[in-house]
Amino acid sequence: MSTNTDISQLFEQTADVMAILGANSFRVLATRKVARLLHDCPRSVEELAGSGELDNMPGIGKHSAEKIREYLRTGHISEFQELVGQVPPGVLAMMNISGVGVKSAALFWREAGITTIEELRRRLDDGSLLNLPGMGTKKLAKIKENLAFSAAQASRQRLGEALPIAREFCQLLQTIPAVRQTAFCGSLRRGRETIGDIDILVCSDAAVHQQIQASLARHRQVAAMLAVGEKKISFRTDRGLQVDIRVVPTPSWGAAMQYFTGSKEHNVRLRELAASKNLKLNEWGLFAGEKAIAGETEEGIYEALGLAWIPPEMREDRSEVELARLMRDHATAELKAAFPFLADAPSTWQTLQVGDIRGDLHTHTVASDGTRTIAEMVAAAKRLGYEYIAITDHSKSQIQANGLNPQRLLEHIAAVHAVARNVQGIHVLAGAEVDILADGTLDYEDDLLQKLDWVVASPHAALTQETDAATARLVRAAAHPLVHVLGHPTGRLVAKRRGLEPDMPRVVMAALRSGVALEINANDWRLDLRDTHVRLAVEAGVPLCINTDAHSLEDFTQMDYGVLTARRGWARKANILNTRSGAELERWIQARRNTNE
Ligand code: DGT
Ligand code: CA
Ligand code: CA
Ligand code: ZN
Repeated sequence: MSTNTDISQLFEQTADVMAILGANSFRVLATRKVARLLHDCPRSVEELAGSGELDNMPGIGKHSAEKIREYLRTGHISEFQELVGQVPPGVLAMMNISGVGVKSAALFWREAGITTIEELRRRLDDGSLLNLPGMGTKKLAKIKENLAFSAAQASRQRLGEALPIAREFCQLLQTIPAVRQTAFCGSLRRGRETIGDIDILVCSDAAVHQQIQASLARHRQVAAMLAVGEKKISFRTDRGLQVDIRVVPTPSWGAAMQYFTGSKEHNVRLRELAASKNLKLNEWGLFAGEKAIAGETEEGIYEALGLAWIPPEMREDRSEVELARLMRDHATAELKAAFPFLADAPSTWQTLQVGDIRGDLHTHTVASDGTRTIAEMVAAAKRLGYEYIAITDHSKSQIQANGLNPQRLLEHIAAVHAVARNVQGIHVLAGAEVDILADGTLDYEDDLLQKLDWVVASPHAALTQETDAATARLVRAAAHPLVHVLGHPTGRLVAKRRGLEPDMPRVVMAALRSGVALEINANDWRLDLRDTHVRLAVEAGVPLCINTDAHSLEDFTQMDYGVLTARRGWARKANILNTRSGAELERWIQARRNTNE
């Protein structure tokens, strides 16, 4: 997301909070106006603040300009944080239900004492909200219906559930003789952490819908056919996922790939760009009048629009179109100015590949809650072609995970070293995944940590902490000189557990100061750091590790999801510590030891 969008959303949310808290309506309106201005502003706030124009912009008062500058300096606005802190998160969440605006949310909270969605659902059921002013039977029924709908929407599926299914169906459709190629697109191709439905494109110049239907009819995972047309076939899988298949002729293949990959927001940008060149872009091609000037390949579409091709994972309207334009124009100076963290000013985007990963630095064994021995995990890593692996079992507070007490850890370190001595061709690090306790201290004493080759520090308990406490906790752990990487820093679980919500820019800055790396935990339940957090780390120049946190041999394959998430955060090979060779990693560890001595 661009800074404009970030700040705009912050002002918008604050306006809501102010309204809920009963602030003067003039102030609320003024705050909303700033949000809209920033959202629509074609120039970046950084630029406006840099040139001093921010202070003279109509609609942005002195007070707001100061807040924007505070955000640019610190990554947050303290007055807003304080305001937001006064409203329970559940009350803010209510406003995501269509039909519940600021007024109703305030009423539910202040007059009926409701602070969570669950409570709202219960009170909608027992009819007790009818006493509230302005809440009739009809309005409450509408809210109830919308609430049920939004709960259904929340039933998106995890990336790790959808991706194997999509691959399987693409392969199946590929076997139809008249099909030239197949590919999945949509949010799945963009590597989002959750998937609403699977979109598959089939390239064919013949009428193949009946053959598609026939091959689907025999497939065990197809639960129900939803629609069968010549161009579009939809079905539902046994896991409740909807799959949309579209048949596309060769000349439109690239245009369809581009269009159906999205995101919608990215597509809107591209369409605008096309319009500005007097061209028309749709799923059939890029047209000058009636004449198609591109459409067979996706690269061709971007090229004809004056853009470098960019990976699908970046197509989220987070300044990637501007980046693509500057890359294509070889506008080195402009690119460096707009994206200072891209110091090499690339003219093509080198996409991070799974094959770039040279080791896994977070794995478990039977010593704690893993299912395999040290030797088995090491052998699996070697088969994957890895140059190194860190064995990182849980620390003593993780009682339910059979965490190791100091005595057991010492024995475990010896056992890892013994395996390391007996295996050729892979470097084995004796590590630990040490709990970050609620106050940010670690679960082992320093003299014990010093005996480890590799220390992952992760939060596992107290994951409902307030933002301030969570921030202080992670900042403290990041500053610990014996830690190498913060593991799954927020502890969230996708579509299941919110986890810590620290002030992430501050955590990233703490990591930068202390030279600690941040993990992208590749497990598809975690994906933690998430994409937006990865972007913060990339912009700050903090090294990242993509680790699977493998508890079994199969878990090693989750690396794919971590790499997709890394790409979504604009990470390239150089940003990822475990793309380095074993020798380079050793040097990084040694350098860290030297600075801290
Ligand atoms: P999902 O399925 O909710 O996880 O997200 P997507 O991104 O896969 O969205 P979906 O399945 O509704 O549509 C697939 C792609 O089609 C989407 O990423 C962009 C394109 N698309 C859909 N609707 C529109 C639209 O109204 N305008 C534009 N420009 N593109 C659209
Ligand atoms: Ca989709
Ligand atoms: Ca779809
Ligand atoms: Zn772990």
